[in-house]
Amino acid sequence: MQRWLTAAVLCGAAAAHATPVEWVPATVVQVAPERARITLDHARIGSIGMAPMVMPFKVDRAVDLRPFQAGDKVRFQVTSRDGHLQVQALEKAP
Ligand SMILES: [Cu+2]
Repeated sequence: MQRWLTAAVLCGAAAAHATPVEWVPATVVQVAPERARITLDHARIGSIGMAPMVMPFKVDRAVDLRPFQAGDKVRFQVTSRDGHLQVQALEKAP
């Protein structure tokens, strides 16, 4: 019984992470940490069918924007909620 429960828990955890997260390449154009905003020159975003462009994004408060500056090559994850795009993750390009 104990073994079965462990397997079930592990399966649930795997399923929660089954959806691949899209990392989108971009270049930072402007950063406003105090407003939780960033302007990115981003590559195509496949998950929402958006063409490459320069545009401002709202950024999740959990993301620390202070290490970033204009010109940085980055990659980011974006979610669309109620029609509003929000950057959920951001890091320097690997
Ligand atoms: Cu865009």
